[in-house]
Amino acid sequence: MFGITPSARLRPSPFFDATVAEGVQSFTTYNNMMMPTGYGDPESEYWRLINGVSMWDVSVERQIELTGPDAGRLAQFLSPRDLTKCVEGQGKYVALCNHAGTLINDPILLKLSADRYWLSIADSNILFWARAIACERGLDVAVTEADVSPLAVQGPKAEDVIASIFGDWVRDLKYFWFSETEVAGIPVAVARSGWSKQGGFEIYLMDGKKGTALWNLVKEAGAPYEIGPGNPNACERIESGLLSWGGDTDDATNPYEVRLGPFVDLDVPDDVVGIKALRSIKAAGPKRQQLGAVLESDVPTALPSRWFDITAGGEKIGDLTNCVWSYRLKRNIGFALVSAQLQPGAEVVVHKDGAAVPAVLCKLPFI
Ligand code: THG
Repeated sequence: MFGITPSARLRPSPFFDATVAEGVQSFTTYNNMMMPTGYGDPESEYWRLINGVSMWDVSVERQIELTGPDAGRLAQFLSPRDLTKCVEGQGKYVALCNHAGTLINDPILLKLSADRYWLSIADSNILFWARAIACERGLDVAVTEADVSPLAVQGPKAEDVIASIFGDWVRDLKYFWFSETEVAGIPVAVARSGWSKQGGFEIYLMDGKKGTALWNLVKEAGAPYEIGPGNPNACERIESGLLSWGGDTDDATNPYEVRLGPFVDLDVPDDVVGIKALRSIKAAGPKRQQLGAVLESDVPTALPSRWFDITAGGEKIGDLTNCVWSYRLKRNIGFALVSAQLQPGAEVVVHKDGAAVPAVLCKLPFI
């Protein structure tokens, strides 16, 4: 294989040295950073997440910070989800849309105080977007990328590890809620969140110079639980039905097509970006929907790097946007972005690397 040429554009994570010491084998790029994608044994990394506890460098989930008297107004302009009841210490999953109602990111919004918010973003440039909207609307708010880097601790034993570090209060944290604290002189925010359905926390490191110190502290606290390194796990997230913005979405995807309708409140004010378009899309009925696809054959497949055509009766009816070998279902499974006319149970054909593979559509999540 080939390597990655370093440059100032490809920013290292504060946990980079630690992940190298762990034996990281591969990276992807995300928000102009490198994110670890494996430590050499994907199946063990998967079972560790399902049965134990795993720690992930997800500092690529950058925090776009909104600070100032109009921070709350800007957050609401950007989010077609009603934030009026969002309180300090609470996080919410939000579907950022452009004026056409197209999904442009799906961050977790964290309200630190009345005049300070973070958007913990997926892989698109929300710094430019939020600044443009703030400026065009004449808002009194600063938009910056904060020196904040999440470290995810995921799996059924994550709570015990996090409680052993921070105390039993973390056991009472509600989903997506967080609290700012400190450990061994390292400033952090601890949240119950993470891109898996196995339960877990994210430690938001608030000092980029202390990445190795935090990594080693979590590693030591996790040793009795056999913690090990991992990364956002493709197999688990597909089994669990978690969306990957930019992977499972294209330049025309709206929230209704990818199961994010529940996070859109159509009665937010008209000045929320995209809300008028979203009302029309909802009224007309979305054209596509996201279902699961279970492929025939019990030979594990490699992750595709592009979408595969899906046909029914010889006609294209959508795309397979990801595909992975499920260790629990012992089948190749993936997300199908297909015509809204299809029903779960429909038999289709996936055109994969020149082969026509029969598949059956189903509701998500798989597990
Ligand atoms: N953690 C943090 N930032 C992030 C992610 C994260 N930024 C990028 C990306 N991940 C954002 N995308 C998601 C997608 C799904 C979820 C979280 C972040 C998620 N969804 C649940 C679900 O769909 O079942 C719950 C949604 C809900 O009920 O509100 O957890 O992982 N810091």
